[in-house]
Amino acid sequence: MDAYTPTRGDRFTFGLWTVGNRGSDPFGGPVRDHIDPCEIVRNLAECGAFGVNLHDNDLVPLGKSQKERDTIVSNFKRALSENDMVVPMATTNLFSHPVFKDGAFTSNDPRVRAFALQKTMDGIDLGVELGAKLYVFWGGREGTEADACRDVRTAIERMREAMNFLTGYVKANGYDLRFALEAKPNEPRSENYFPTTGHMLHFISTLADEEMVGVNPEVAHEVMSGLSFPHAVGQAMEAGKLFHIDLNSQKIGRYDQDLRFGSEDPRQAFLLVRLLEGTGGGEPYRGPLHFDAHAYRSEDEQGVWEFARGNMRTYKILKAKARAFDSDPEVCELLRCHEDPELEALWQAGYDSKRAQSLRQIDLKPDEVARIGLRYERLDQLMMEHIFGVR
Ligand code: DIG
Ligand code: MN
Ligand code: MN
Repeated sequence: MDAYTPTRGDRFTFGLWTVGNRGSDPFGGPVRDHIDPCEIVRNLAECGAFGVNLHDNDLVPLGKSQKERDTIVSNFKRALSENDMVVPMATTNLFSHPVFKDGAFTSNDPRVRAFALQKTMDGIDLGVELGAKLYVFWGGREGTEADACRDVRTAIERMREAMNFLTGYVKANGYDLRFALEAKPNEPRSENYFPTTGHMLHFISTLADEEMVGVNPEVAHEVMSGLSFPHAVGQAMEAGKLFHIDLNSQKIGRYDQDLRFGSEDPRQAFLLVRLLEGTGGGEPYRGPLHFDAHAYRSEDEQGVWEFARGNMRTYKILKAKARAFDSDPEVCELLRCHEDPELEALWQAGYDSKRAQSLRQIDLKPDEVARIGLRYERLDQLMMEHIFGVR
């Protein structure tokens, strides 16, 4: 037990599919046995997690009768209660069954789109029954290889129809549930629709119940495209749409690695934790901190729980470092930026002809301003020294 031992108050969660990942990959079968969901709850509680998330079929395999489903759910609820664990988020598996081979909500076959809606309504009922307040949509197979198969505008319209129908379902049932849309650029499809968090943020603005819908950005899914994850998260926060987050680690330009948080990219992980925790002054993120990652294929079950602990410890270590960085007097001095409220007042309230005229008459001396050094080298070196643990 030390300062980085996770506690319920840290709000760390894992999906059943993450620590339950059996280590299969496209070139080899499972290396670990199945772990029963109730066993996962017990082990995660012991590791210090706050909660567990699930796809419908992570808990209730396809084809179970209503009676079998109810027994499974009842046993799972008991395990949650006995271990003081919660289910903050649920989601639907709309990618494993072969019927989804050409997508779910965007499929060219209306029977597939109907089945996806059926399955999602059942999944929402299950999530709500377990206490989830968030429902994630990851469109794993919403995409193409043969792009001539449908107009991308048709795919967008079909996704919008599904979202509008399902927010309608939530409202009609009086569920206290919000949606979080998760972007990914490719894999398993060659091209996924809605490839980045930015695409999702625009799409949400076109929905009938857009206030119920936010995003669930994942580190790996933005980094796969070579994009800045902290910038994607920052834009979601600025739009009030960071409803959930999938934490892991990733090498740029690779397949979706879903590695242990912070293991590939401590600099980006530090900047992300600093943003989420608000140590730099901005409003913090207060939702669940979900690790959508899995252990290396090299690991046995002991390695899985070491993996789980590693995610949480790394987050807490970086949180302490971000606090130290933002309370470092030299950093605070370097971050004190030039402020001129009187000058900014000329445009910040929008256009006004008088203010525009005043603005155009000022001699701003751009050549003098251009010679000012910003001292970002010292700032960034201080940040790295905090990350390295020498400051
Ligand atoms: C993959 O990154 C996706 C699925 O695991 C799940 O639907 C979603 C929820 O975290 N992430
Ligand atoms: Mn992923
Ligand atoms: Mn994810």
